[in-house]
Amino acid sequence: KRVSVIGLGYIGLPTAAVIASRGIEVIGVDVSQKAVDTINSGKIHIVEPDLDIVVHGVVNTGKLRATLIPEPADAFMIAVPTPFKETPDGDSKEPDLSYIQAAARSIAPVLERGNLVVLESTSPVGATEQLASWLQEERPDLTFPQSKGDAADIKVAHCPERVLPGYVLQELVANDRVIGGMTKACSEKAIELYQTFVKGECIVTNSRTAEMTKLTENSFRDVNIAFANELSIICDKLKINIWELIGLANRHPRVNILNPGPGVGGHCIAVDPWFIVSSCPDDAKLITQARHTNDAKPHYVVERVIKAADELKRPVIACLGLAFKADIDDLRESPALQIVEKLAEQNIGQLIAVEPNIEKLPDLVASKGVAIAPLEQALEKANIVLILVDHQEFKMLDRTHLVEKVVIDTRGIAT
Ligand code: SAJ
Repeated sequence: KRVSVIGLGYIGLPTAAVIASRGIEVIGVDVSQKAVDTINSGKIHIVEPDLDIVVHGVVNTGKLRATLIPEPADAFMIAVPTPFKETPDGDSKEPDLSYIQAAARSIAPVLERGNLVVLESTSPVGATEQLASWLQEERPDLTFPQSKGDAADIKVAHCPERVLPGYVLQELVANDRVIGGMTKACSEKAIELYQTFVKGECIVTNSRTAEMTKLTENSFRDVNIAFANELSIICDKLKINIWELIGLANRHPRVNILNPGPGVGGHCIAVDPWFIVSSCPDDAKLITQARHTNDAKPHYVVERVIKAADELKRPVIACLGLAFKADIDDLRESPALQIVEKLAEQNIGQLIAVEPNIEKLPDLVASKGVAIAPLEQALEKANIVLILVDHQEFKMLDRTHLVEKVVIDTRGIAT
């Protein structure tokens, strides 16, 4: 048996490596020559704990090999990005399926009767059927589930990834999986594949429900965080400590409010709800509002800092954290980075960023005069301490360093 994983990014590479570690031959395919070369030399081009060790091992034993051009296999797993793009009116966002389409075009020539194609990328409802249509267009000589049902030559399913960055290797194996085959036979074939490496339960549904399940999980989190973010602004006005409040409310057996923060970042929670909105814009009112509430939070934090800075004379502002969440180095779509960038444009004082997980400041903020320094050094100079990420190092911070400073704590770790 041979498995091909298309897209060797944050999801595809760990998936390929874990399957290969079960002794199955895996061919990874990526459009980036650099990614392919890095993997073939036994190294990795992304940051994820312990992934380097696993990849090194499976490349050494020959179980994982990366290529630019797909080769024949029994199963193809597509793990390419599904970003969004602005709608023409600029009011909303819609999914961009061009990477899935490109993946379909690239594997179509090597597809053979009896193959399984699984879409892992988070996708809007209907994307799996769309993928099958693209494949059918390219390969009129083969039959697909939309026309032949269970008897189709090629089986197609959606099995959305649901791993948490930072815990990918554990969650890939331990999490339950939703298996959404386009037909019963598609689901059965997909389960066979997932059972080679998943210890969690594999639960069968259809492809549309599987697509919606993934979007629902991330929207649930987004809406809950929006509730917390809205509460935090209300509590600032009413002079109530939001962290104490949530702690108290969560003592109720049926209340579980998430944490407010400087905004919602990353490539999932801030993106996926838009896929529901774009399918049903008139009905997804709460989901749309949650997106707007969370997107507005960084601006609220910027306003608070400007106000505090106005009361001091060109203060030194230590900005603790740039990553999109705790204990990772990922700055993409990070509200913390967005806040520091906006503050730098305001020219209200000297900004020092502290980000223990990176070595070099991104140009975006470095070019605007922001400095980077280790925690102690930044705190020594700072008049205002702005806590943006709850990194472990910041949580262990000696509180005496904060005495006589203005502390703006968006993560509730100093209170
Ligand atoms: N955040 C808060 N308050 C919270 C929790 C998170 O402000 O209480 C913020 C974080 O700081 C971050 C953003 O939300 O900026 C997203 O972080 P996250 O930890 O909630 O999620 P991701 O984006 O790292 O991963 C999510 C996960 N989904 C769920 O937990 C439902 C993961 O399981 C998914 O696989 C992943 O999205 C994905 O790929 O879709």
